[in-house]
Amino acid sequence: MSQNTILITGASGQLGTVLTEKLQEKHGVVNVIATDLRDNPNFVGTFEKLDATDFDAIKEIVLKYKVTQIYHLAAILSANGEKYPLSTWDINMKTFFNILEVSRLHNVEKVFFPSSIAVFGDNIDRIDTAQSSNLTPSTVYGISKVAGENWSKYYFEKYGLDVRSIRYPGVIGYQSLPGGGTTDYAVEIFHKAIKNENYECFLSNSTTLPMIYMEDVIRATIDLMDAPKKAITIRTSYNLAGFSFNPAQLTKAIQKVYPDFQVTYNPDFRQKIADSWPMSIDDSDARKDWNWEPKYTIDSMTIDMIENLKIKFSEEHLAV
Ligand code: AKB
Repeated sequence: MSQNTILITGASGQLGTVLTEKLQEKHGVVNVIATDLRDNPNFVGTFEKLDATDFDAIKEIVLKYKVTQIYHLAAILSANGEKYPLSTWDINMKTFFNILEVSRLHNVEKVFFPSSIAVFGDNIDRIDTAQSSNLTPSTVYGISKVAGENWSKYYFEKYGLDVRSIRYPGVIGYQSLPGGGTTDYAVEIFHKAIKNENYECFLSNSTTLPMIYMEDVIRATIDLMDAPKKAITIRTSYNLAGFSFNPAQLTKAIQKVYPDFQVTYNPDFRQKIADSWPMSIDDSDARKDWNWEPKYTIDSMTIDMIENLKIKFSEEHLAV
């Protein structure tokens, strides 16, 4: 089994929930320390309540478990961030600085930092947005991710800390719900469809965004962390693509299974954020450097989402 001891922050979040399980499978349950701001009484494995803005609390856990790798997923996302810009900046940056500093000072070998398509903004080609595009984001979340990318590179170059990063598209999965993002509609819509309810979408029907299925994004994250150091040529953050679609196209895919399913459109403040983001992403560097290739299409993702959500809801229903 693995010699690594892995710490995950934000382990109860949308991605953290699934990534924690995958890392437990890969490294052994005893070698994965899941942490989150709130307690998680049903967690199977080692869980520590952790406020990642507290440097000493992170340090204590890193020393206690002799942590060698950190996946730092705790962050406030794009839509929620716009409600509290200054505290979002404080939280997103402070937590990351704490992780970088504790890692540098206490022998953590590798750090994963999730960046986002939110780093892009004005003056980009919105189709097949290039790795080296302008980074002038419109949200405080995006600004914090651009800063985080540059600090990742700084810590690598100055201290040799092996920080690796991906610019995540909107993530879709049946296992957990997203919280406070602009791409959240693409998960919410499935929860309505399988309950035979209609959905009111907060983005317009033609808003095309880059998305990715959970299975693909978890594989990408682990593959990047496993790649040989010399293969990593991008020390800010890698562009990554799954597939792109707009709400009307996703509705059509769902209607192949639920023909009566209907969506109405009532765009809110998140529309402006979505309009500032790419429609599709050029991820050729990830493909070249660590053999990235997505497996899911919008149709195969839709079928898998519906099948698994149906199972999940019937189990939850039975448990009540
Ligand atoms: C969000 O919508 O804020 C996130 C993201 C694309 O980073 N899902």
